[in-house]
Formats: sequence, C-alpha cells, structure tokens
Amino acid sequence: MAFNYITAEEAAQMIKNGDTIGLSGFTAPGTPKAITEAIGAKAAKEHAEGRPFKVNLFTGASTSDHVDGILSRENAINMRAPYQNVPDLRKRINSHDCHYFDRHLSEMAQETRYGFYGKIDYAIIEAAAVSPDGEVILGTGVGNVPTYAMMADKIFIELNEILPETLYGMHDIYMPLDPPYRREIPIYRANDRIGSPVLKIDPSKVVGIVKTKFYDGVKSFTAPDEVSKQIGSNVVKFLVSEYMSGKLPKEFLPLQSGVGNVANAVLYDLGESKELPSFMMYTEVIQDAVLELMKKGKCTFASTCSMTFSDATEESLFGDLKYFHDKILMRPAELSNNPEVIRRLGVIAMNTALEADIFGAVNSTHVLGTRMMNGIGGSGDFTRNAYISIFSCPSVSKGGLISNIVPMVSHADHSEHSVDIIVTDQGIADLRHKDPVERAYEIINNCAHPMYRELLLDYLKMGKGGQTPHSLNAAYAFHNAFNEHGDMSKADFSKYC
Ligand code: 0RQ
Repeated sequence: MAFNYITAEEAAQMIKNGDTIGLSGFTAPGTPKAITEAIGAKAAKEHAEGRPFKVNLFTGASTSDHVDGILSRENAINMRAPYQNVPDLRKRINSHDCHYFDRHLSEMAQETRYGFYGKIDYAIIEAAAVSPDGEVILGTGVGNVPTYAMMADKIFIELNEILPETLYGMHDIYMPLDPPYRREIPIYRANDRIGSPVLKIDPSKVVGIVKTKFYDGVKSFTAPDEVSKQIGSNVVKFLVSEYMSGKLPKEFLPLQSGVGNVANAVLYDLGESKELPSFMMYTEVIQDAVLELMKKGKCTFASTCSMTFSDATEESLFGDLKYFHDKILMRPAELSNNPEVIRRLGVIAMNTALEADIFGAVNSTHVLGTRMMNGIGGSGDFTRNAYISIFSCPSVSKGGLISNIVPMVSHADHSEHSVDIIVTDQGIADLRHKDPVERAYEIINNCAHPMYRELLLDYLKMGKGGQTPHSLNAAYAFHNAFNEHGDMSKADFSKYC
C-alpha cells in the first residue's frame, strides 16, 4: 500500500478537541516528537481564538518535553496515564488542570483492551522503517504501542531518520490473549524471545507518515554525588553478602533497576564488583551504565522496554550496533513488567523511594503526602513480584530539612508486605523475617540520618501497644513540622501527647 507523506502540522490539523491518543515509546525513547509539538501549536492557536482544545494522552511511561512539556504549557491535556516526570505537567496535575491516573505500567495495555479507558482515536508511532504491508521496525522504546495501534481508529507514523533500520531484530513484539483465554507468557529466561521482530499494523489505518530527525534528548548523566555513590556501594554490599551466604543462586538472578543517578551509580558499582558473577537484566529501562557493563562482559543480556540512553551514548550505540544487537531485546511494557514473568525469573528489583517509614512502608510518589511527583512507574510491578525487593533513597533531602525516614509515610505506594530491603547512604536495613518493632530498630539504626535517629526512637517509644505501635496523633509530626517550620527536625511530639 502506498502511504501518504504529510507534515506534522497536517497531522495535527486532523486531531480534534477531546480525541484520545496513544503514543509509542517508554520514557523519551520511542516516543513521537514532531506531531505532538504540532498539536501543542494547534492548541495554542485554538485557545487564542477562544475555542476549547484538550486531548487525552496514553503512553508507555514518561515522555519528553516534545510531548508532556509543550502540551502542558498549552494546557492541552485533559487526561493522562500511566506515568510522567515533566515539571510542566506535574504543575498541571497538582492544580487539577489535567486528570492524571497513575497506573502500574504492566496493566495499562490490558486495561485499555478491556475497554476501561474508552476508545483510542489515534495512535502515533515512532518508527525506524515501515513496509507497505504494515510491518513496522520500532525505535528505541516500545511501551504500549501494540495495543494502542490495534485499538486506534487511525494511525500516524513518525519516521525518524536518526533510527537505523539495523534496529531490526532488537524488538520482541507479543500481545497476550485476554482472559478467559490467556495462557502463560512463555519467557523462562530473560533472553527468551517469544514474539515478532516487527510491529504489525493494519496499513489501511495509516492516515499519514511524517518524516522526522530527532535524537531522544536524554541528558548525559552527571558524575554521581557522594550520597548516590554511598547508596550504590551499600546496594552492592548487600547483593554481595546475599550471594556469598547462598541466598542467591550461584548463577545469580536477573536485575531490574529504575531510572536516575542512583540507579546508574548502582550499576557502575556492580561492574566493579569482583565477587559477583556476570548477570542478565529483566527490566523496564536500561541506562548508559548497562552498555559499559556489557562491554566489560559483566552484563550479558538485557530485556527491557526501552533504551534510555543519553544522546551521546545513543549515537555511539548506533555506530556499533552489531556488538549489542543480540544482547538487548526491547519488549512491550506488559512483557517487560509482567508480574508472572518477574516472579518466575526471580528478578531482583531496585526502585526508589521519596520516603520510607520505620515499619517499612514506602512512598514513591507524593511529596509531603499531597503533591504528585512522577508516579509509581514500574516500581509496583517489580516490587510485589520480586525475589528480593530493594528500595533506596538518601537518608535526608533538602540539606537535612527533610528526613526520608519518617514515623509514618504520608502516602503509601508499597506496603511493608512487599518491601524487603531499604538502603540509604547510611546503610542497609534488612526487613525480612522481622516483626514491626524489630524492623523499626533496623531501619532507624541503619538507615536514618544520625540527626533524626533520637527523634524516631522517641516516636517508637510513644507507641501505646499493638503489633505495629504507631501513635496515630503524632504519626505526622515530622510532616507537620516541615509544613510549619520548613524543618522536620523541629518535630515536637509533646504537642501530641
Ligand atoms: O528535589 O530536585 O528540588 O532537589 O525530590 O529527589 O533524591 O534527587 O531522587 O530524582 O531519583 O527521584 C522517587 C521521585 C526520586 C523517582 C523519585 C525531593 C528532592 C529532589 C528528587 P530537588 P532525588 P530522584 C522507575 C521505577 C518512581 C518509582 C520508581 C521516582 C527531588 O525516582 O519518581 O522507582 N520514582 N519507579 O529534594 C519531599 C521527600 C523527598 C523530597 C526527595 N521525602 N519529601 N521532597 N525529595 N525526597 C520509573 C519508571 O518506571 C519509568
């Protein structure tokens, strides 16, 4: 079939107020860039002329300024799911200009197919190539695009000339049947391939192809600061001791690691470790550090949903794709984050907390209990189903005005039933086989910053009984002190006695 080549502006003209759009990609990689920019420009014009214009936007995870940035500045997003991390969108979410629902990433595609979110009007797909019969070689991220493309009435393709066609073979596209017909996902090792190297779409739904030329725009990592380095080295120390004590099998287990500087620091440290064997990853994103680990032979394979590499790393990867071609497989989010597969493979999960409480509950999403930061991302998919689930965060934030270890989390994303290990720059708390009070001492003594330890021990002693001795009237003394004085260390429990 001969496709229509159009401009991004022509594509944006077809999008109407109230349309629902599903995007390819996961984080910035694989996410469209040009048409969403043009939709932002259209929104600005519509708003200037007094007409309402907002779209519903479904993605794989976070996107980039080309999507969430421009559309939020133009106040053009009505509903958004399942994850974001762009400051302009964060503001819109917290001011209720945008309805955001923060979903486990593994569930978004199937729930879209179940019809929970209504119909999809358009799918926009970033691609390296598309054949006349609708075989698409995707780019550097997959996300939920198989489902969005299947469900959408119409499809736009952004053909990005930066993306080499030699990406062919690095994707594993597979969509499970829905209940009651679903069978097991036949991934028994992280490197098992179960699907197609291309995304198959109905070519008659393609209303236009837009040619683009964009790198993903992921910033290079800064050298890790002292706190990140300390957290990284504590995580590796923990993994080495688990391995040496035989609690991890001699072959080791696949790793999942979240995004950010700490995750990158952990991976670099793993590369230096002499005690640990080489390993595979079963994860949702891989960052720059993973390529270094592959070059050293320390990481032998990565199953992921996207290659979240900085532009410089992406450029060098495309120059040397042959070496990495059989070491990386990009899959849809419902496979990369699949609870069944995570449990089967025994994935070691490493995610990030904003705050953790002394009994082991974790808040990854809400600053001081109310303001959405980013979202849960894949942390819930992995945490609940991991062989061992590790959460890390600095012991304090804002120069010590905030303790990230608190009496009670101000919002609960991950309960103590799913969290095994907490790591801060101060040390490691192993919560396994410990009752709530034992966990509290473990966390306070090993993970809390020394300036907050006495306060947290005072809180624990205030408890009047019960297996988890919270003191409900004082549980938010830290957060109240920050709201009143801008400093959690000014918490005064006597006010609540
Ligand atoms: O603010 O930038 O103004 O200084 O929060 O904190 O320590 O720099 O850490 O950038 O890694 O973000 C949990 C948000 C951590 C992130 C979270 C302030 C702090 C700073 C950022 P400033 P850091 P990071 C992967 C899987 C989702 C869960 C997950 C995240 C800013 O990692 O969104 O792992 N994770 N998902 O000062 C108030 C506290 C605070 C606080 C830190 N307790 N109270 N502010 N800050 N702790 C994602 C995917 O699935 C794709």
